[in-house]
Amino acid sequence: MAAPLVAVIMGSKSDWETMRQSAETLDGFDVPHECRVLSAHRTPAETADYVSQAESRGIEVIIAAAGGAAHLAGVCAAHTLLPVLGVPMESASLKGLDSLLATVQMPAGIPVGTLAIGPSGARNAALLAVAILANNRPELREKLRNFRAEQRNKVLRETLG
Ligand code: RP5
Repeated sequence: MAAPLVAVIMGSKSDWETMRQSAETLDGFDVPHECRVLSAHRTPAETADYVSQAESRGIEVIIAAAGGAAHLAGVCAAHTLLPVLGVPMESASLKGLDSLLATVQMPAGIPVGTLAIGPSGARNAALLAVAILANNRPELREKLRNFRAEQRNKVLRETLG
């Protein structure tokens, strides 16, 4: 199995139902990745260790998903120079607005590229990771171009009622 290029990490196993969509999207582009549960609050030391070692393991992009007081993406970004894409999880109490604000409102200096709340964010984080990797991988860029073309054709084929 090829070494992972993308790390998909999430604060809880309860995030997996959403974040499997990141994994499935990466699978669709044959991008090697690994998925882990790591929490900024519940496993702070292990999270820091994992993210600190990610670049030396060949990982090029980190996708970090969390809900509620969602500090995971920001904590990841603090421990690596790799691009970190944050996915706010939909929460029971505030429907993910809490997660969105916690993830997106990073103070200047440590950026997190924040995607949409929930499944759209999960899929788009993977597509953005593919776009980043495709900058210096022409074959991946071609797959991304084909994906866009298929999506376009699907919309144009739609018929109504
Ligand atoms: C966050 O708290 C996780 O990312 C999850 O979205 C949320 C709830 O976690 P559980 O209580 O379901 O484990 O850390």
